[in-house]
Parts: sequence; C-alpha cells; structure tokens
Amino acid sequence: MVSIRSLLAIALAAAAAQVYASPIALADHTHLSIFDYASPPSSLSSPQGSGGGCSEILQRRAWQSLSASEKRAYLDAELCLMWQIPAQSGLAATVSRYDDLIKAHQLQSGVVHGDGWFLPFHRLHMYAHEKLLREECGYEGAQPYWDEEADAGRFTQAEIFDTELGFGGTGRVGDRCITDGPFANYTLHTGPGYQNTDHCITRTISDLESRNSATQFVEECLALPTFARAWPCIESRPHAGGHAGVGGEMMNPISSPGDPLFYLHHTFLDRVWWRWQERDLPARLEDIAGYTTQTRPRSGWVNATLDDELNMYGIIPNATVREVMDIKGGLCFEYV
Ligand SMILES: [Cu+2]
Repeated sequence: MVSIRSLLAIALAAAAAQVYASPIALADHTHLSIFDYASPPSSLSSPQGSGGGCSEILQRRAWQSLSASEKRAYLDAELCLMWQIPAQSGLAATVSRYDDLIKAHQLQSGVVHGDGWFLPFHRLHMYAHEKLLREECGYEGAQPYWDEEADAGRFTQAEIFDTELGFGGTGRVGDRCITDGPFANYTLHTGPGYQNTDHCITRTISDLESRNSATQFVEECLALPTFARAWPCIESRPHAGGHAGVGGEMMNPISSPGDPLFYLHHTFLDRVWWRWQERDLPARLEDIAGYTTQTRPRSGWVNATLDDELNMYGIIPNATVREVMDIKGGLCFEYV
C-alpha cells in the first residue's frame, strides 16, 4: 500500500525535477553548439585500464569525513579561486577564475543536460574545478563529494551548511541571499540563468525536497542494467534532491555552479555514476547512450558517442567522452 506521505514525496520530486529540467530562456541559446568555439586539442591521456598512466590517484572522500583542517583547506582554496585568481577564459562577464567555470556550464546548459553528455560533461567539469583548486590555489586535497544520502530529508540539519567549517546556511527572507559562512557577500557576475548580472548567492534549503537524495532512489538507479536507463534515473531524483534541496542559485539549471555546493553535489552524482560503472567493469567503461542535445536540432537527433568532444572553453583541455569514462585510468582519481 502506498501512503499519502510517499505519494506526496513523489509528486514533489516530479515537480522539483520538472522545474530543474526547464531551462530558462533556452530558446535564446539553442544556436549554441559545443563545437561552435575554437578550443585547444585534447591532451588527456587515453584510459589504459584502472590506474594506468597515472602518477598519482587522488582519493575523493565525503565532506562529512574530512577533518576540520581539510575542510578549511578546501574552503580557502575555493575562496582563492573566487577572489584571487582572475578569469582567463575571455568569456563575457567573467571576472574571477571561478566565473570561468560557471560560464562554461552556463553557455552549454542546453547540450549538457537531459542528454547523453550530462554525466560525462559534469565529470569533466568537476575535474576542471579540482584541477584549478590544486594548480592555481595550492590545494593539496581531492575534490570532496557531499554524501547527500546521509542527509536526505534533513538538509536543514546537515553539517555541510556550518557557518565556520562549511558553506554557510540558507538565504534570508526577501532576497534569499546567504548571509553567513565563507561565501556570504560574494558577488556573482554570471547568472541567474543566462543573464550576466551582479547578484548574491541565494539558497532556500528544503528538507522536503532533499528527500529525493535518499539511498532508496540512488539504489534504484544503480540497479538499472544499461547507461541508457541509468543516466536519466541519476539525472532525475538524486540530481533534483541536491539542487532543489539547496534551492536558490542551485535550483537554476543554467547558473547553478554559482553556489560552491554545486561541485560537491555533482561530485556526489559522479560517484553514483562510478558506482554504477563499477558493477560491470570493463563493459561500462564503454557504455554511452542518449542524444547530444536536449531538444531536437533541425537536422535531427544525434546519438552521443565515445568520440564526442566535451568543451571546457580552454579552462582545461577538452576531452572526449571516452577519456572521462575511466576515472582511475584517464582522470586519475577514485572514490573512497
Ligand atoms: Cu549542470
């Protein structure tokens, strides 16, 4: 028997996924293609099996498992990207290096969501963020993930929102700007959505929306037999849980990287994908499916393939889908 409570949760999940899946003003940007921009050639090493070609394997851990000094080091490195390193992409409205990362996501929103590139692109985007923290801001750790399953249904109590050793809390009444923690008073230049306007980081943390991050829903995705079925599953409830559970900027499918929590959320999702891949290696290092766009191009749908190039706008070299399939072989990190 299905309870009223679970029906309500399902309805809310559907609503949250729907809002997140509805790009604002997408029509204005459908002319953008991942190949429209000149970009440097890929230089990532080809996957050579787990660990092959890596001098070091970074160990990505849950935020909740980091020590106080590890959390401090991560937050400091993020602040460095935001305040100390100037933009280098040359893209419109970018001021900081952090802006470069938001921009790469904003400009490609219509081709990296709701299609086969969703997981590969965000894997590379997380990798780029980790690389900038390490190479430009002296961070020595790995990109942490937020173990959202542990906080599902109780985001308002989650330690990740700590004001000292976390990302600060929810937004204030009215404009929803966050007012505490390391990122209070930070001015974003990219967003909301496709706009380029100066604005604060907003949040509306919701326990109800965060129920979508529950282990039950992650396990449902992990049990699916093909990438064609697994990616839409991961992109629905587990994806919506973090975005709608945090709310505000994170609720915006185009400019959500403006909240630094985006990187811990998408690293959590990347780990879900990797856990799914690990259930049938090496076959799932080659399993890709879905289209290359969210909406049907005039010339017709195109299937995503391992040879597709993922655009990083020069922030780091572009990579093919194939090059991001094996986290230990190509990208040199693992989840522990
Ligand atoms: Cu995204």
